[in-house]
Amino acid sequence: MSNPQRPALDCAGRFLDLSRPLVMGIVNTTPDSFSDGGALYRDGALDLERAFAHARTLCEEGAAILDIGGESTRPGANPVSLQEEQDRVLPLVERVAAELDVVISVDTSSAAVMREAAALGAGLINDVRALTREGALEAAAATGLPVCLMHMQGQPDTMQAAPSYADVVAEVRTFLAQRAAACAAAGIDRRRLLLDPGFGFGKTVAHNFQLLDRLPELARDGLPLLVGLSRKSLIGKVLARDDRERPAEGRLPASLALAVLAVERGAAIVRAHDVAATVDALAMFAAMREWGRQ
Ligand code: 7PJ
Repeated sequence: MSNPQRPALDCAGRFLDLSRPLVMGIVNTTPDSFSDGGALYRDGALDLERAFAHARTLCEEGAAILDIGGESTRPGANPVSLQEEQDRVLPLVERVAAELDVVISVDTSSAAVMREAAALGAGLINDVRALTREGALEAAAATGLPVCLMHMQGQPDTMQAAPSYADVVAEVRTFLAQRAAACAAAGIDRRRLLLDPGFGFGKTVAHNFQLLDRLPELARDGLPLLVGLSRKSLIGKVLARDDRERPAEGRLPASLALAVLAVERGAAIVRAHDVAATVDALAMFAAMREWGRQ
């Protein structure tokens, strides 16, 4: 939760002030994302210059964090090899660390990528599998970096087939608490953890909106919350016409609405594709907090 009492989070010597909501800009180096797929590719290969230019633009637009990922986790995505993920992510992490003043988050579940990205200057580990892969807990602990633990039901290729919960909020909360405890046991200081309910990861539209509405229940555990709602398919479904989902290009206004609803309910960090617009939207929330209660 954005909280004036919360100390700044040390991300490899670059600090995040969580007293007001922050934007994490998405730098997606996969060729097949549903929402921005292949934009950074030229002739079938990742173009490092193009990727870096995109990263720099997101910084200029006000991203406090850049989330660099090389594995597509959209529903039905193909698995990526370790080599491919390393080739996509590591050169960009190195370049951004050298040239931009921003916290670098690495969106990975792989222990090797965590270690190597940290050595090149990454400041945060964002794992949609909450450090459940072989060696990930130990690798994350060894980096000393903050970690975002996300909830997912099932695996990306099948998670949207039939998501099912008795109480989605209770189950997500319990899972995240268990993973936080596993992190503590592995030597990761609780003050370095962020939690994320994982919107769209094994959830129906109803599950997603229950989690959003009841976000304060997840914030109650005291750890800052990160949310990713930008351009997600739940927007496409809510805004569908004649059984056709709203395409990704038409999801910005709804993404902003969801970002504001999330920070109003306690989210500390919003993961977004459209950084400039999201920064403006959250500035209105910050202004209300600053001036509204005099
Ligand atoms: C999320 C993520 C999210 C965190 C993706 C997409 C799918 N990491 N990585 N939270 N989503 N922490 O951007 O639509 O919601 S990839």
